This record gives sequence, structure tokens and C-alpha cells, in this order.
Amino acid sequence: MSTDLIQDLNARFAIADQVSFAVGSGGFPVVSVRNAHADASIALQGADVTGFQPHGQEPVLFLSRQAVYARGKAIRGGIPICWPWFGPHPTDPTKPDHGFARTRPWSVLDTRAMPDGATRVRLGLTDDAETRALWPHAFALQLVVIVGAALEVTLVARNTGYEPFVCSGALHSYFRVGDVTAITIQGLEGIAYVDKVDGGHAKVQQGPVTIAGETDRVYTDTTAACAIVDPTVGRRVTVAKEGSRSTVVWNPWRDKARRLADFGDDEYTEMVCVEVANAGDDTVTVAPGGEHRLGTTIGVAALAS
Ligand code: TA6
Repeated sequence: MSTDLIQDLNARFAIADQVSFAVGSGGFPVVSVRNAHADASIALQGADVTGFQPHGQEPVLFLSRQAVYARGKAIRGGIPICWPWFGPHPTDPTKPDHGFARTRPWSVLDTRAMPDGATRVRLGLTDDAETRALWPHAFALQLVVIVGAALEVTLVARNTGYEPFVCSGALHSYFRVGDVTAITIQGLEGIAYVDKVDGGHAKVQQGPVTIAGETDRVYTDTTAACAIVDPTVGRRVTVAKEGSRSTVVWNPWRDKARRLADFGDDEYTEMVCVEVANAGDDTVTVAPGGEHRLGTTIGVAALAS
């Protein structure tokens, strides 16, 4: 990737002492944000928010030390964007899991210093011949990232065509935890879920979620915020949402971790995914000229001692 692109991005979108662009891992452009509240980083490859760290706090997002940075490849960590389908393609197994938005280079739309000291970065992706070969629809995606004391990430999917389209997806957030076996996830108590580790059986969550083995669950019909309570780090990470009626919880545990080439064998103890989703039956139909917003707000607070 040419340094010309970086120079051009900085000339057009850098904000002194707040937003800058540089060559990141794999040679892909990365946006670095530093403001009064926090540090953050966003890879233009897949518009993946790869880092968020409020000042005085430990990093909030998990990024695998074995992540692979390559064209057409999703980054293992941060917040990959699953769109326009979640999981395997509904009818064609030859198409990539979780759609194509997470594997394509996004462009920068604008950057802005907000009055409250936060920073907004907007990224865009539109259809082209490659995307239409995978999914025959015209669209304009925007990812609106606001870095403040909390992190706000909103995927806005606009239908720029003449036919309605049906999509699903997720903000596939990877959270960094001190010890995955010690955390609890609140907000899903009594909620029905599909257990993908147990043959897709339908179950109901009893109490807070704990992780003691491979976990891959789609919680259905829930608009509730979640909280990851992490006694090892001494913090509570809240995950609020917009435009979502399903929440996915994932940890690959030992065996799957070993099968993932871009994930360390023992890294499963350091992370959990809590994903704001449109998954399972929670698909979205977008009319021509219409849009759907899928958003998450991630907050951090110390646990009361
Ligand atoms: O969100 C959970 C999930 O759908 C799991 O089934 C697991 O496959 C995970 O995503 C990671 O998928 P990936 O395609 O990134 O390896």
C-alpha cells in the first residue's frame, strides 16, 4: 500500500493531536484516535475497531496476537462487521461465513472533533461487481464510530436499489477479560437461546451466563443491554444496543482455539464475544431508499470494592 494513500488520508481527514492515519499490520491503513477520554484504533480493512482503551483503564477489546492481516481476510479480534448475513450463508455454503463487509477495504467519509471531547470517525462501503456477485443488491454502508468515555459503533445499512433486501449481521465484538472462567454475563437471564454447540437445541438461560467450555449461543427476542462482570480485572463492561433483537455469546474454548490458525491456543481464556446481532429469525427487510441501524454502546466502570 502506498504511503501516498496515507499522506492523502492525513491531508483530508487528520485532526491535530486527535486523529491520524498510518500504515498498520499487513500494510493496511489504520486510524488512530487519541482524545481527552480514550485511545482507539480502527483498521480500514473491514472497518474493524481493533482497539479501545479509556484513559486509566485496561484495553477493553481483545485482538489476537496471531491475527492475520490480508486482503479478503477478517481480522481476529476487535469488532468485525458481519454483514449482509450472519453465520453461514442461508442457502449457499460456498459463500463466506458472516458475509463480506468484514473482509473488504472501507473508505473514510469524514472525521470530527465533538464538542464533548469525543471523536467521530465515519467509514463507508458501497456495492461493486464483487459484492453483487455474492449478494445481488445495491447498498451504502456507513460505520459511525464515536470514541469517548464510552465507545459507540453504529452500522447504518442503506438500500440504494429498487428492490427490498433482507439482511442479517452482527457487531461481532471481542472483549478482553482477565480470566474467562471467572466472568459472568448479566442481562440474558430467562432469555431463550439456540445452543449451536449442542445441535442447535432451544434452551432458556438460567441465571447469569458463565463460560466453562465451548460456547456458541444465539439469544433470541431480546433488546436488553448486557454487562460483562470481570472480577479479575475489577470492572464491569456494559454492552447496550440498538436495532437488534438477538445477542450472540461466543468462546471457542480449547479445541476450537487450536483449530483456528489466526488465534493463539490459550487465548480463549482472555476473551469473550458478546455480539449485538440480527441473527437467526431476527432478519431485517430494508425497503428501497430505507435504512437499518445496528448499534452498540460499550461502557466501562470499576467494580465496587
Ligand atoms: O459469532 C459466533 C460465531 O458465529 C461462531 O459460530 C464462530 O464461528 C465465530 O462466529 C467465529 O467465526 P469466524 O468466521 O470469524 O471464524
